[in-house]
Amino acid sequence: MPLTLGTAGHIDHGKTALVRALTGIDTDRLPEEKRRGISIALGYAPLELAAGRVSVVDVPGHERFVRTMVAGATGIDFFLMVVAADDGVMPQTREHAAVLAALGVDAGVVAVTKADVADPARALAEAAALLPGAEAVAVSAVTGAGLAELRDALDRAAERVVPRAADGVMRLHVDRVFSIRGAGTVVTGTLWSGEAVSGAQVAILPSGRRARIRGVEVHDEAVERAGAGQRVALNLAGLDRDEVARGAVVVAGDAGADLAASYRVDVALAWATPESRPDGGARVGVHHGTRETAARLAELGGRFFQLRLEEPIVPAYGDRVVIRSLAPPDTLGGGVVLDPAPRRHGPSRDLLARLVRLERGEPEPEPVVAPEPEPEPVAPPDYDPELEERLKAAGHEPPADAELGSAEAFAALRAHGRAVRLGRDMHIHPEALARVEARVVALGEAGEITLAGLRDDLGTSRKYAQALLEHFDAARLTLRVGDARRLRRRR
Ligand SMILES: Nc1nc2c(ncn2[C@@H]2O[C@H](COP(=O)(O)OP(=O)(O)OP(=O)(O)O)[C@@H](O)[C@H]2O)c(=O)[nH]1
Ligand SMILES: [Mg+2]
Repeated sequence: MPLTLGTAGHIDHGKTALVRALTGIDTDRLPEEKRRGISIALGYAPLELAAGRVSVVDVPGHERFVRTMVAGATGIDFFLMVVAADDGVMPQTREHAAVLAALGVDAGVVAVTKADVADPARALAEAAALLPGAEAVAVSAVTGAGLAELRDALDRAAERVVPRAADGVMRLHVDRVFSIRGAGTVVTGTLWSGEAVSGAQVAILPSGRRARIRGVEVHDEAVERAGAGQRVALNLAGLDRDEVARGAVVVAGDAGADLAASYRVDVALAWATPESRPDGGARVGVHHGTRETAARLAELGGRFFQLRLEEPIVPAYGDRVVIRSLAPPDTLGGGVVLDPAPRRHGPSRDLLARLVRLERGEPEPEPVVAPEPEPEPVAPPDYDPELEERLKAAGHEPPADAELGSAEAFAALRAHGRAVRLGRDMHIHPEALARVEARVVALGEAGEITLAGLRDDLGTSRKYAQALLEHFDAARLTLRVGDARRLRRRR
């Protein structure tokens, strides 16, 4: 399985120089990076190890760019922490270590660089105290000393990586967007799950826009399909450059409700230090994938919290989040998503028991439903067959109830299953509704369902198309995403 290696470490400690010494590629490409001599954007390079080809993500060390570091680190499998021999462990060494811990990235290697200018002993000891589980190697990007040992240590760390689940619904967190003349919009990111296949339909969340994968590239080479864990570039047809940005999530077109935008998540969190734990109700920064948003931290008891987000994220069970303070910026901790779409709730015993089960990965118990007492059989009142005929004849354009019959007469029709309520003062015959449902399903299978699309398909007015779509939303056939709708996945 292809692995992704992420650099980490304080500014100027030699991350980019080391990636260049290992891969031959200078990942500082921007003129501003050259001019200032620092990394600003994420850089990428392939690295050949004995274990196979690894994708390297080189992150910036500047304290102002920690959010970029988090976005880069979010898709990595193991880390290369860089500590300069002449400087030792510094604030962003610690902060990046906290981010890696929050993301659950615990396999990796420490490189103590600039061993040609200072004795690495002190930096090696500080690194061992900060990251006791990682091998530390003294190197020099200038003389090349220690690089062979570093490669061997990276190979050993690669073996410790727990492979991510390759199955699941296709999901990619966008970290870069650009357009290529003649080809259109291209997004890049790491595939978190599933496969990206040329020709497949996708949805861009949270906007709900739809597109088609016109082409897939891995390290500048066109491929038919790419698997989870790989860094990919997707050429998307049917999407303008300004309809997608870093932080967007590209998911399989039929992901349905399995992957949806959410303003709330229940999480289990761990803090970088005991002092890092904010008070309940605090406003914090939440990073998920390449997205970030402010949120309220609602306490659910112990390590469990509900994050009430100001902007939606696209979470799944088991995803990692990083929690940062907004001012002064610092990484406080992070944890795991247990419920990606909970209701708004406070602490309770039942909830805690459920969160503990979810944390252990135990299945949800079947809900215990008390048997309802059998209702007394009551014969529905007789219905008016002429009213049913009038309703049937009206098809999917029924007039207001008042024009056809009394409220009691409609209630009797409903009781016999011969009328369905469509809005507050309108009914539709079930046969007409079934015909419309078939059209909605056909539209949804071909792409997205819009108000104008259904209106034209039925040759009806906006009013009826609107009422019908709202009915199907409520009936959970369709899911409203932005201005459009799509079919919910049937379970
Ligand atoms: N002598 C010596 N200089 C080094 C070594 N590695 C890096 N440098 C120098 O240290 C400076 C910073 O190196 P970079 O690789 O840009 O540091 P960085 O960690 O990528 O910095 P940011 O991306 O901005 O956080 C540059 O001037 C490098 O030439 C080394 O092993 N020996
Ligand atoms: Mg750099």
